[in-house]
Amino acid sequence: MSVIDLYKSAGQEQLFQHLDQLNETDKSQFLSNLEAASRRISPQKLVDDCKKAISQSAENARDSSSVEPLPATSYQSVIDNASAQEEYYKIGLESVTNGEVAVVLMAGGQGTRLGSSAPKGCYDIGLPSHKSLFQIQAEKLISLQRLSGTKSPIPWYVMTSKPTHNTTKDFFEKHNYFGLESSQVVFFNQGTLPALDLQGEKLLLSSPTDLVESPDGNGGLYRAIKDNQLLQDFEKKGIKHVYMYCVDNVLSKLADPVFIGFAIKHGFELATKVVRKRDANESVGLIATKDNKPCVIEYSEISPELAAEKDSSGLLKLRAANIVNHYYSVELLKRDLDQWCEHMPYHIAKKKIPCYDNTTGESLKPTEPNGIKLEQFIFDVFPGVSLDKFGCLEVDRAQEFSPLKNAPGTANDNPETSRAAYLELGGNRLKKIGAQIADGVSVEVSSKLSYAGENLSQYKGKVFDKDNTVLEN
Ligand code: UD2
Repeated sequence: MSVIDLYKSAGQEQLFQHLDQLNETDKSQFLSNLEAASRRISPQKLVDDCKKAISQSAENARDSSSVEPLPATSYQSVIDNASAQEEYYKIGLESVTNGEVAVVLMAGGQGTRLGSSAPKGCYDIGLPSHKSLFQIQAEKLISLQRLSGTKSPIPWYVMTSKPTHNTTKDFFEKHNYFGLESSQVVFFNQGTLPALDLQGEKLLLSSPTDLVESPDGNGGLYRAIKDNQLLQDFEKKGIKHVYMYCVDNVLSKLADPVFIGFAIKHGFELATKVVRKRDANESVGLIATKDNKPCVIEYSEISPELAAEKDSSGLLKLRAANIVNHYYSVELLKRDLDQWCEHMPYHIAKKKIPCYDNTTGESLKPTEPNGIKLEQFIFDVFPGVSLDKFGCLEVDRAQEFSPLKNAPGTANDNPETSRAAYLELGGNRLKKIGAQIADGVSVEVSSKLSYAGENLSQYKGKVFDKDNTVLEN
């Protein structure tokens, strides 16, 4: 079947209305682009999956029956639980020392809400050091490598997307990998998906020879692991545990020994970190069970009633907020990755999608949502893991979660709140060892100096009264 017939049989005849106006070069370019897109997913399956996603998202918002919080057996808090924290820390640190832990960073998002054209990891949240998120995260690996005494540098797999790949790689090279060995950083690209009209029926063109293509969501991680043969790399390096996190959380504790140790101690194959939900309207996914299987109810698909429902103690019934910090055993990935890639559902996002109108030859810049982008969500594999192999660790928001989602000056989750959270955490760690910080003075504790508050004793009794002080290693 020719490419044209393949798309026409899927109801996409509109794509070819301008075909006769294309010269031979553009025509063959167009057809090979369509052929390449159909290799990822056939146009018919794309339209069918989009219809399924449209009805599923309406269903999710309606059907909150059988949604319950996780059972106590799958849930633990390390807040005010120093003994558990210490026990897990020891187990996890040993695993890091033995070179069994890899870090996977999801950095393919386009950061549209933030309003920055560069990848989010390059963003300067305004710290006295003006370090980017990528640099802060790299320096956490440096301090953890020092803490653990590991002989093998912690491998850091950075997932990018077409829009972020080159800029991200150039940024690391320009900054000499922030002091890491370049060989320990692996960049790999996630896939893309075409976009459709608001009815989910017609594919959109971005130019006379290209479909609209956008990153396939953070759930695209699994197919990207498969397509880039990362499992083979994990095997080669003796990796047993994968720590996966979100680029926009300035407080993320890369390869966190407490989290890794929690999963190892309980034999969990998949684990996730949560914080207490801030309020009913916070834009976070909620870890729960549905039909007795672990799942995440995404903020964009939860009914207002369920988001606000309270339990008998007067607290929000669903309050385990997803912070996109997940643990996977390599055993689980080896066993289930292929079927995850085949069966993960899609989610729809109605967006303003710049596109090409091949009836008028105009490029459209819509001011209202005019199409549907399809995404896969990383946590949609959770229901496939049995509850006894699934762990959920509640951690302290002030120490572990301050996402950079929105532009400067917005209500929350913006550069100002990220900057304040990072400075506050470092400041509290200094005060804990007996230093004093004068009111209104900002002191930045570099992540290269201290991973989680250690290595600060030399500041005991010191009074910091000079604003914008940076404590470096
Ligand atoms: C994510 C969570 C949500 C909530 C919130 C907390 C998912 C699906 N949703 O929502 O439950 O906990 O974060 O901050 O996880 N990314 C890619 N490729 C893509 C799209 C995203 O790598 O195609 C990355 C992105 O760079 C970021 C992370 O995934 O590191 C989260 O992406 P997001 O900003 O789309 O997620 P958000 O805030 O809608």
